[in-house]
Amino acid sequence: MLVHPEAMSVGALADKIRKIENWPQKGILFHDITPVLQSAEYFRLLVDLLVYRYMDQKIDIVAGLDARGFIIGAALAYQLNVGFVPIRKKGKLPFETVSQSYALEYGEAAVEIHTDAVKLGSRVLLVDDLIATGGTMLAGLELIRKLGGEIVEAAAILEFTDLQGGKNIRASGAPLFTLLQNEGCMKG
Ligand code: HSX
Repeated sequence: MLVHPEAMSVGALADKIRKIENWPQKGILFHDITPVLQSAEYFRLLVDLLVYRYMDQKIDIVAGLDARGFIIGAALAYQLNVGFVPIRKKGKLPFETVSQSYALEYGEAAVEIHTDAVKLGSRVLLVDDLIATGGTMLAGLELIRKLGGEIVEAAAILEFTDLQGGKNIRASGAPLFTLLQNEGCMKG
């Protein structure tokens, strides 16, 4: 049974995200979603908020970003009755892949998708937990474009509005939906 979005507030979800100072490095205020996931009530609220948004949007497939996007994306795909595609960090997928690199603060990373994961013209919803610089989400979106998928939306729980990630994603032409917007990825 779905929890209707009006039954519990999105603010309750915000309060359930644990903030950890100086992790994984000094100056970062880490936003930990595991308290949401380990609560049956809040995990359902999170997934159902997204189910209500996408249930009438003719989604063909949900893609999720490594690793927290897998948790949310797979649950959402199951409820939408569509398949799920993992976009993994480089070197983890066994079949033929396409790859997209992106810049980190120091150096570079890459994500990959199986070449048969998205069919030409299929309507894809891409999911992750949060948007900071936007690099991960942008790389995932690029992979979907490379396979000829149509991006319905990029979705995440949280967008840090003091960083440029959300703006950069929207500027790339992809619609972005975040349940929560927050200043404060960086600790002053
Ligand atoms: C974190 O980095 C999250 O789980 C996301 O996958 C990603 C967001 O950072 P960014 O690429 O937007 O900077 O591990």
